[in-house]
Parts: sequence; structure tokens; C-alpha cells
Amino acid sequence: MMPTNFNFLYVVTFGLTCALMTSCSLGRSLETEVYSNRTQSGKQFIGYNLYMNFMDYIEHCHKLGLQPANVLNKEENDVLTTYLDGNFADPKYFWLGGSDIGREERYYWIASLSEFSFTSWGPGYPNGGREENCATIYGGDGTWYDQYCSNDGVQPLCQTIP
Ligand SMILES: [Ca+2]
Repeated sequence: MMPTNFNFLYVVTFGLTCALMTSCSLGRSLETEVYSNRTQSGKQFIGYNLYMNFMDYIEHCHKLGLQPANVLNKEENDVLTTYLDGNFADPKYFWLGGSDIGREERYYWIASLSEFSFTSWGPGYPNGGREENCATIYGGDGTWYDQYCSNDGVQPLCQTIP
């Protein structure tokens, strides 16, 4: 039988940990969040040192009151690339909030349901057909690649709502 003071100790320890980290009560990750510079449209990107699949990523941003990132022009891609390259270690592949699920080869932004206008696909990409349906960006040079949406090794990238 588990001693009754085990649960008490656990609660006290957890409570103290949360009290020391104000982010705990907000449900935010315990790491420091670093925001990108503002784009001309006024939004900022926020990447996380976490790894998850695309569906969990979309929900991650939503739960934080943010949006999955969308990149609407070269200026935004440049701001984003500078931010990712300067603040995150390799391999730094991040989800973008775009997919071609339900309409193969016609990628759209989840937050707006608008079809991609600007793109920064690598040469020959997207190339995954109906198997790879979610967009990623490599933070080292700002190039985009399609990826399996179920890949749980990609980092989440959110944005403030402009
Ligand atoms: Ca596809």
C-alpha cells in the first residue's frame, strides 16, 4: 500500500514547481518563448523547441491563442528565416500552417483557408504526392519541403494574429 503522504508530497512538489514557473498555470511550455521581429503586416513568429506531428502542431498554436504560421510574401519568409536561423539549432525543420489535404497539389493556409500565393519550395518540391501533405520550412535557408503530416519530429511554428 502506498503511504498516504506520497500523494501529499507529490502535490506539494508539483505546486511549488508551478508557483516558481508562472507559465505553468497558463498551460504554456516551460521554455522561454522568443518572438521574431515584426513583419510589415505586424505579425511575429514564435518557434518552439518541441517536436510533434502536424495535427498536434495546429492544436498547439490554437491552445496558446496563436495561429499556425502562414508566410505570405518574401519579406515574411526573410524575417522568419533570420529568426529561425539565429535562434534554433540544426536541423530546425519547422511546420508551416499549410497543407494540401483534401485538394492534392493545391496547398492552402489552415488559418485563412487561402491558397498559397507566395511559396519558397525547394527545387522539385512538393514531391510527396498524396503521401506527404503538410508543409515545412528549413530554418537554415528558408526553403520549404512537403512532409508526412504524421511525422512527429518537426518543430511547431506559430504566429501572432495580425
Ligand atoms: Ca500532397
